[in-house]
Amino acid sequence: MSYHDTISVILGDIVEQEVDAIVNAANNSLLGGGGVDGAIHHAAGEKLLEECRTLGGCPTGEAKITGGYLLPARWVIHTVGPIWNGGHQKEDEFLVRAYRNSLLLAEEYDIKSIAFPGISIGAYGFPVDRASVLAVKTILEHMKNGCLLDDIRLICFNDEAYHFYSNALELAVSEI
Ligand code: AR6
Repeated sequence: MSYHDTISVILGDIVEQEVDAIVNAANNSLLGGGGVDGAIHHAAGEKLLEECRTLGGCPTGEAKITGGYLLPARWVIHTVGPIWNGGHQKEDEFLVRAYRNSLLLAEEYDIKSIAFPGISIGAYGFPVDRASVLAVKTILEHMKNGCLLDDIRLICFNDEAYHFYSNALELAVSEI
């Protein structure tokens, strides 16, 4: 099976994705915010925030799961990416952990299809070229180690993000 059967880069809105789980690029409080976090809470409805209040927040690089409520997705996996601070504060490592822990949590819940946003590339200021390479590498690495997921989507909200994530995927697959 080729990697392209499983992993794809899509220009679109994550809240519309018909997958088992969508990933939220949240903050440590898990109590909502702007960007993709705001869009997910808005589309899922108030019950999502109610459940998030019971979770006690989430450390950077880790992930927690809730229901998807009014979303097409059954689950929301909330993860917290690093705030970019010049690159010397383990930002790469925390970004990798956010993707990896989201994938591991998905598999614990028998999730087969998942959609990720560009974690940290918005308000958190992580350079998109670097973030896209790390996202793709982490997902491919996870797949190499025997992956239960069969549909992994990287959802890009604008052309610039789409350009970087699709190039990163092509390059990484060509190097395998
Ligand atoms: N679907 C897909 N991608 C989206 C959507 C959407 N509906 N809306 C925005 N994006 P950001 P971060 C893209 O800032 O950098 C929040 O306030 C967006 O264009 O949402 O991890 C949290 O509460 C960008 O490419 O997440 C945190 O405080 C990408 O999603 C903080 O922002 C991520 O941008 C997290 O910052």
